[in-house]
Amino acid sequence: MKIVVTGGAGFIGGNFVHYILKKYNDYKIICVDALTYAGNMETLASVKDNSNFNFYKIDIADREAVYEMFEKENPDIIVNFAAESHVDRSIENPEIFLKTNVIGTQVLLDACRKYGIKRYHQVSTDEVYGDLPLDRPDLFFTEETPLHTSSPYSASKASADLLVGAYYRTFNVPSTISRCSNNYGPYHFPEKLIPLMIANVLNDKELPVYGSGENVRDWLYVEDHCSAIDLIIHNGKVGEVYNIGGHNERTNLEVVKTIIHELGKSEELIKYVGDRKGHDMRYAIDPTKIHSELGWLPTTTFDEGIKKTIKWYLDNKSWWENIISGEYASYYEKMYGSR
Ligand code: NAD
Ligand code: TDX
Repeated sequence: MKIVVTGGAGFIGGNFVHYILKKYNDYKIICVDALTYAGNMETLASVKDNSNFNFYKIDIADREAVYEMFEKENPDIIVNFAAESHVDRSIENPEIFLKTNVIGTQVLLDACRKYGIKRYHQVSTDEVYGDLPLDRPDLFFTEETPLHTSSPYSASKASADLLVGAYYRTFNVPSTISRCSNNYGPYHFPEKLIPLMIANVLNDKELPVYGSGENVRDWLYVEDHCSAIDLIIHNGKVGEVYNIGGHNERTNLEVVKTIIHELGKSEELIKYVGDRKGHDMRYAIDPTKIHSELGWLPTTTFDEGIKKTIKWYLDNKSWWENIISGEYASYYEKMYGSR
């Protein structure tokens, strides 16, 4: 089996590359990544010489380059992780989100039509469903929940999902879509809540909590997301959407306090800062479908996963210190300097 993994130098794509190469020693992985600010070859350092691994530095919106890669590799499966993924950046500059997340998806789908494919899998997000109110803990996102987006990021991801559905219905591109809740774990870029807080606690820097910190996210350890996608590409039904989540809801404040306590620091590091524009209140996934149809269950609880994650950041300081000492420093100043 030959799998093209787009966005494989990023957080979840990188974890998926490691997961597949470890699990299937006869599978070939073709990693396609533009190496934007979020892509990092250090994440792939341990597999770059593996004979089952190949890398193409390609923008998924570059039709010519994508077609050329298809002609050379003739892949069986595409798993599309490549995306602009940070909500805050989408509020600053929506355009690149449309180019990569929408046009990039269309180019990949066109390549699948032109060259044929066994499966196209779109890695989507629970953010396409919008948010849930805090006073209705009985409500969850199901696959039938209407798309209702809040940020340019989620609007671009929902648009891509609609295109995938259209290419399935109109052109019979054999596709599946997964919509996962917030991931955390190794190789998570430090602009996101959990790695940002770990890095700041370790450097005794202020911990910027948006608004009141009461917003709720449903956290999934990244390896559990990888195992779900593995099941979907092998056993999932084409044309279907699968929600992925493990009922690990936490307020942002709970997450930040857990990190502070694990690292033995003081809650005085917390600084409440201006809220995110259009900030979604609560995400919560109902994973009944993927459990009952494909037998998927997560294996890592939040309490275990956050300990493993903190340990990984302690053991791999050079990975994230290289990032935060580079262009990230000016990003941080721009986003948080006068917030
Ligand atoms: P990430 O930002 O860490 O990685 C994205 C990767 O895509 C990077 O390696 C980047 O270089 C690459 N990329 C960006 N633009 C590209 C382009 N035009 N062409 C080729 N490569 C490009 O993102 P992530 O957190 O790993 O998310 C991966 C996917 O999972 C995204 O589609 C995201 O929407 C989805 N998702 C993420 C989460 C989460 O909690 N992080 C949850 C649900 C779904
Ligand atoms: O400095 C911060 N302070 C803060 O309070 C940051 C970076 C975030 N937050 C809050 C905003 C959110 O309520 O923490 C929560 C999580 O924020 P992010 O890590 O930016 O994630 P989120 O906006 O929930 O989106 C993530 O999950 C869904 C991913 O980045 C998306 O790619 C995925 O689709």
